[in-house]
Amino acid sequence: MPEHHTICRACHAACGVIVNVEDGVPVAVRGNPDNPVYKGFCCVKGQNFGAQRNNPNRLLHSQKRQPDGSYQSIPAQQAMNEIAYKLSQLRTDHGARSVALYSGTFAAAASAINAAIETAFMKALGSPMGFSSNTIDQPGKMVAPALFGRWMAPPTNFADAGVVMLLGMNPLVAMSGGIPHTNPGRYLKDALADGLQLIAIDPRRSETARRAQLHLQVKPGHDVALLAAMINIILTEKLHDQDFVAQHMQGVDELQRAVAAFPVQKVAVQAGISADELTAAARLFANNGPGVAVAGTGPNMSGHTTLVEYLVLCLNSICGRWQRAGETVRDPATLGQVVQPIAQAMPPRSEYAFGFGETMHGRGMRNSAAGMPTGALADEILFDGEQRVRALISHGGNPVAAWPDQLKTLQAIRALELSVQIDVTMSATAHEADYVIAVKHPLEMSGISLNHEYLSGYAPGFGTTQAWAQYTSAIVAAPAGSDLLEDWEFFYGLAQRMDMELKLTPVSFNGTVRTTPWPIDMQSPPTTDDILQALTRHGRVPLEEVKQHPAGAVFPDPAVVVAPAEKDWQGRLDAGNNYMLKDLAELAAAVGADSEWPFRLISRRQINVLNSTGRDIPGQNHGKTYNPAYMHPEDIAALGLHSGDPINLRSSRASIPAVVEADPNLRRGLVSMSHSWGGAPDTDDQFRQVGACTGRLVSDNQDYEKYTAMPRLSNIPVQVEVAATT
Ligand SMILES: Nc1nc2c(c(=O)[nH]1)N[C@H]1C(S)=C(S)[C@@H](COP(=O)(O)OP(=O)(O)OC[C@H]3O[C@@H](n4cnc5c(=O)[nH]c(N)nc54)[C@H](O)[C@@H]3O)O[C@H]1N2
Ligand SMILES: Nc1nc2c(c(=O)[nH]1)N[C@H]1C(S)=C(S)[C@@H](COP(=O)(O)OP(=O)(O)OC[C@H]3O[C@@H](n4cnc5c(=O)[nH]c(N)nc54)[C@H](O)[C@@H]3O)O[C@H]1N2
Ligand code: SF4
Ligand SMILES: [Mo]
Repeated sequence: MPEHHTICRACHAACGVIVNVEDGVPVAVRGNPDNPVYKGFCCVKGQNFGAQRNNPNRLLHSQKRQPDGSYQSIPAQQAMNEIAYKLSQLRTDHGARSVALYSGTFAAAASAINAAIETAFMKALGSPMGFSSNTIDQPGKMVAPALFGRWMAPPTNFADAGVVMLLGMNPLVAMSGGIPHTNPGRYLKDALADGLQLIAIDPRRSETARRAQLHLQVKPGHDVALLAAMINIILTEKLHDQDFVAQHMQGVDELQRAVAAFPVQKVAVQAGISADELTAAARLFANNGPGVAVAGTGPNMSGHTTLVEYLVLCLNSICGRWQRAGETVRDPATLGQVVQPIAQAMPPRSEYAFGFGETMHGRGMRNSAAGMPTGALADEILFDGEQRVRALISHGGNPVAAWPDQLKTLQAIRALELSVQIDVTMSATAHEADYVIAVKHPLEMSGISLNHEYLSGYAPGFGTTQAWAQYTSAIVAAPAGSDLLEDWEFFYGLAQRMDMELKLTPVSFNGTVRTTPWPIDMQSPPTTDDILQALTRHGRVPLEEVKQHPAGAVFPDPAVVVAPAEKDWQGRLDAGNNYMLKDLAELAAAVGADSEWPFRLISRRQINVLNSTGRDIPGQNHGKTYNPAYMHPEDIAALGLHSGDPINLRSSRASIPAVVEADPNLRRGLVSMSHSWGGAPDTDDQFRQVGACTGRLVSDNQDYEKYTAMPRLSNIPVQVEVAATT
């Protein structure tokens, strides 16, 4: 049976895998034991990557909504004609701003081309309304560095770390960061055997927390206070890197005064742990460097994404956790462009942190370093005025299941004059769209491992330990009789019909570098490989060379070595930003609210699905097609319930039906549940078949971060109601 090396694109980790193909159909996917970076890794989602391609629920033709609400197949070319006509009309009548684009998780995972073609399309259209899931994820990861400044060389690499502190992230499940995404279980096991100290701060004794030497099983929502208290301990006990602080930082005295309002005793009691544990974590982190502290979605979703990330940068920096002159960068970009790293601080660029660019109606939210605020897009669509958004193209995302405030999201999508969903199945959002554009599965497209390079540049603690790259051609053809586009062909097809010139910007990992955009030939379409070539043309290693290694390879050369600071360089990292220290002071003064709500709903991810993708694949769901509401067994018993019983979860916004299940790894008082499940409320009676949408419990305009409009998506006050048995 033919075997092919390829890149798994069932998530952003881009594992190098082997696919068996029989009669043009992928029948098995497994890891490659000879792969020096992924070391044979292939998670359950990857093992089902072929099954996702063969999914009987897959769309083989684009769909058009009929007046009675049903869907009928429509040829892709005709769908593009009709959509282009409507978009042109909107552009003429109401301006290009009336057209918005939302780019979701699979736009990023499925192909490196997608983000570039989306940007080119919106730019050519002249609409500033490009949104992504980034602003409902961890937007502080982009906003905080704009306020803090950037060390112009990488942070400590995992391979060199003596200590790793993970706040609210679970890399053994998420394959996202904290521990290399290229086989986190293996890397962690080896590092622990080598003496790594792992600290986990999580309300749940997660798969990762279980392996930590020190696990602080905190109440959710206290991460700002916990970080401030640890910084306070480290600065007071002078455990920090005094040379680095003196040479490269400013504002540390102001920071020290601000964090003095977070005494360890008080913070520990409020977070539900002991002062000794918290002190031990601070000392363990400071004394075992080099290392890195990383915050995941848990803290970022609990209300203060920018402040959390700012304090993480402060903590890492006062401990000097950045690479110095003469050190080799272990995982530099390979297909992406490398900018020479220098051991010096780029000062803050606060004007690019938030509050610039297009202003949204309603709450006046604006662009931030993380992009346009998705948390304010439903309001923008529902705005009662000429200048509203009237068309939405949603690409590889699932707004109805994933956006905060599901009821408002539905109202907004239904109010659109045109809604287009680019998808592989009739997802919850597809069921609301005027057109569903059916696209090819990644195994039917050529691709590159660029997503994995993006992870390295995302934030300290992300990335892997070696420079890995891979190219794959299409492994199988699209199913016979299908009419499918590659995602980029849809944008290209619209642009052709709308007389737009698309210009693609090559990938660079440093926004300050100017690269010349590549004008795409709008008469004779490029091939996918032409576009991949253009995207990577400033790469450290030419795509042609990467193509010589079908199983992928490590590309250490040319090596990237951190250069010494420029003569008389004055730039400093700023630990005393006014906005951040003011927010910190306000939090120190705040007293605990929401006390009338007995439980807190916290976010989590499941190993077997990627947000809403994979739950209809038998090899992934093992018969369980819902997202359980996990609670501590004693909480379940105290409510007179049993594992498997139906419940209603109620927040101040709405309620959802769910199935309660026991998880002894949780703190008491919590409900832990994954997102992106369930459908619109008319599917509520099928909650055991389709799951429940936690986003419905969220209000997008009551509790949101003022810089990014990021709504609180974890630590949500809820009540657990006993439901009538079904
Ligand atoms: N298998 C799988 N992998 C995925 C995904 C998936 O759905 N499935 N999704 C992908 C996506 S979109 C993302 S963004 C990444 C996210 O990757 P991670 O950030 O690692 O996300 P989680 O695995 O949900 O881990 C979040 C942890 O935070 C804890 N937590 C919740 N609230 C709080 C809090 O207030 N404070 C603290 N300290 N902890 C808290 C939860 O108990 C949980 O263990 O994963 C990606 N990878
Ligand atoms: N309450 C709550 N809300 C959350 C979160 C939370 O933890 N709690 N997490 C937030 C986070 S971190 C994120 S990233 C967002 C996720 O938000 P989204 O990215 O909007 O949601 P997904 O469910 O990942 O949507 C993926 C879509 O891509 C489709 N798809 C699958 N395969 C392919 C493919 O090959 N090609 C294309 N074109 N499409 C494909 C799927 O069918 C699905 O419709 O949700 C956010 N919302
Ligand atoms: S971690 Fe992601 S890329 Fe790797 S096998 Fe799993 S789904 Fe595929
Ligand atoms: Mo995410």
